[in-house]
Amino acid sequence: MDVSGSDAIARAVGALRDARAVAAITGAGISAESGVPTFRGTGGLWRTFRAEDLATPEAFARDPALVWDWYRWRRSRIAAARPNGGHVALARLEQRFAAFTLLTQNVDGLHLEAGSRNLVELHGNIWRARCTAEPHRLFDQRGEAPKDALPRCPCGALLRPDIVWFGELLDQTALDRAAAAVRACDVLLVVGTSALVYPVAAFPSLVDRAHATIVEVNVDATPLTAAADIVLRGPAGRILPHVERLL
Ligand code: BV8
Repeated sequence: MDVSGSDAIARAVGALRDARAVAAITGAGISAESGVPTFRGTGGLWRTFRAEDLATPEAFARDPALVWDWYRWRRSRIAAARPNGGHVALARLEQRFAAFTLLTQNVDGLHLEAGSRNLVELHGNIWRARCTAEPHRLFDQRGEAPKDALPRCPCGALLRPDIVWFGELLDQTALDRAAAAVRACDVLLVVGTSALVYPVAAFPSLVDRAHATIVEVNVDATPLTAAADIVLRGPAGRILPHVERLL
């Protein structure tokens, strides 16, 4: 069902025009055109690193300096990135609907920078750190030059990135908000995700298939493609602004 031509665009625009409530799920692909490496694509982060070596609590316990080095390297890549047309189009779409909720797996903060406000950062934010002893103590580290290899809370405990690692539970409030938005939506946009990481990969199954439309925007096929009603094959930074302009 790869219909990435004008017919698919027209059908996606039609579904959005009829929608009252829209939900959007984004993954690393929407930041690719901003120069932020994806996880699993060519040149992706996991190509040079192994997830289990870095994005897990065990990795942090084993070698916190290595994990902090990796996140600082990613922050340096993200600091140089600006929101692209895809981020901006989603921020504009938020203003057009009575209910629009953006659910992102990304930790780069580019949706916030593009102006999205009804946003759920399901996997956390790379610019925030939290105390390993008192998890409610958060620290905005944007613009902060790393003082030493291992940042510490005033209480003396290590700080860690405020990011959900593999094997860690997502915040329940965020999950509940995300599930409610997907269940209530008339259109679910799924943009730039390989649809491999749970529980987010299971969200599209919550859609009320009796009346809601799933639109996938991706340069490649994913495990979700077969279930999508409309597939827009191509870069989100080009497709989303085009769709938004046609509304
Ligand atoms: C949990 C934070 C309870 C770190 C991340 C076996 C079966 C099923 C599940 C599991 C299992 N074993 C373990 C699990 C659970 C595990 C999981 O799902 N593993 C997968 C790999 C099988 N999930 C968890 O551990 C979650 N917690 O479930 O707790 C539990 C615990 C243990 C066991 C059972 C249950 C926590 C998940 C969160 C992990 N943290 N990141 C960090 O960022 O540093 S996940 C990481 O992957 C990122 O957050 C990323 O966002 C996420 C998903 O990847 P994508 O965003 O989709 O990125 P990817 O590169 O993969 O794909 C990019 C896509 O964009 C591609 O499709 C590409 O074609 C496309 N694209 C590229 N360019 C463009 C584009 N599209 C459009 N335009 C473009 N220009």
